[in-house]
Amino acid sequence: MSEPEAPRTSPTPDRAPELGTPEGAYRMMRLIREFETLALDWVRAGEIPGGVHPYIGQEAVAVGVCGALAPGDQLTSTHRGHGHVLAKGADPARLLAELAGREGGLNRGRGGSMHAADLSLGVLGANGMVGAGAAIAVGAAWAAARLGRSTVVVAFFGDGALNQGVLLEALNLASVRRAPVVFVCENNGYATTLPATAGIGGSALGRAAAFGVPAVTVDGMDVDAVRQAAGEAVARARAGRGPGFLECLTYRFEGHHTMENRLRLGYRSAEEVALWRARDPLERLRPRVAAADRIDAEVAERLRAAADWALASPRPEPAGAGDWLYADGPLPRPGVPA
Ligand SMILES: Cc1ncc(C[n+]2csc(CCOP(=O)(O)OP(=O)(O)O)c2C)c(N)n1
Repeated sequence: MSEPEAPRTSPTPDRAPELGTPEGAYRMMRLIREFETLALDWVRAGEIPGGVHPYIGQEAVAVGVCGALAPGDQLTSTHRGHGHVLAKGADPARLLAELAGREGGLNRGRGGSMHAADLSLGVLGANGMVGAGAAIAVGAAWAAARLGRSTVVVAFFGDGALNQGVLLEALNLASVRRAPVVFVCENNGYATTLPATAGIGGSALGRAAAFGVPAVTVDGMDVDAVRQAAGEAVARARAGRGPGFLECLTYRFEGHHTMENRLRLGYRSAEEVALWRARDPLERLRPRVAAADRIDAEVAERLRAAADWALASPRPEPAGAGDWLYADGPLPRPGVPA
């Protein structure tokens, strides 16, 4: 059975993002912010099935860390992963199409928000299982080292993952094998509605220290501070000196998930949210950015083109729901000649 080839070219193709300058970092943070704002609109409008976990507020972490990586490096992401995928250079049109379940999506619309991946960019996948990406990152890093490659792999995870056994196993294995992994804990203060102060015995740095992994805490609202700390850990890992660990103190400005806004859970005060919004990582960087207004306009135009393209992409035929999931192509169907 012949399948229509999904459209692979878009008006906003992949390009290696320039994240090391104030302008480049700001452009990517603005792209992530506007992408996520659009995704919230699309959930409300019914264009995205289910919902999304918005990354708004945490942009400096993805952009700072990815700004310290080489194009051949890899990362594993989380349920809150759009920022990581974009900062590693993914095409916003194809990520939008993925969220909307379209054939043109990064994964032909079969993965959606929590399983977006782009192996060509080293994005080994978002992951709906809290903490699971850390083990995948260690495997990828160990494999790369054994193959004599200089790849460094970043594992992004939230403070909630600090209580997952898999994270501790991953830290231990990375330590004993000196795997070139950088563990990046985005401590945004909450695991769903559970405050980190109530849910974590000990500390993030304590977890890393227990396994002999060098760790630092950094201001996750300051993209330069994040990039510098990540750069040191990446350089150590690349030189064969083993894994590193960053705890980035940050905050999600929106609810845990789009569903939350309807639930009115009230687990954090308006004052607390306002305090963190006043530390907005984009506003903090903006005074040092030349022509920020022009960058804002260019990003808005890029996203408009991306959105038009994504919405014009067809939805998969229901009969093809399993295609491309297990192998590179359509699944055989009973009674249908291949
Ligand atoms: C293994 C596992 N347990 C529980 C869940 C349900 N769950 C989804 S997100 C989440 C909270 C995660 O918090 P954190 O790791 O701090 O990340 P954040 O949502 O703050 O980005 C939980 C408990 C899950 N997806 N996977």
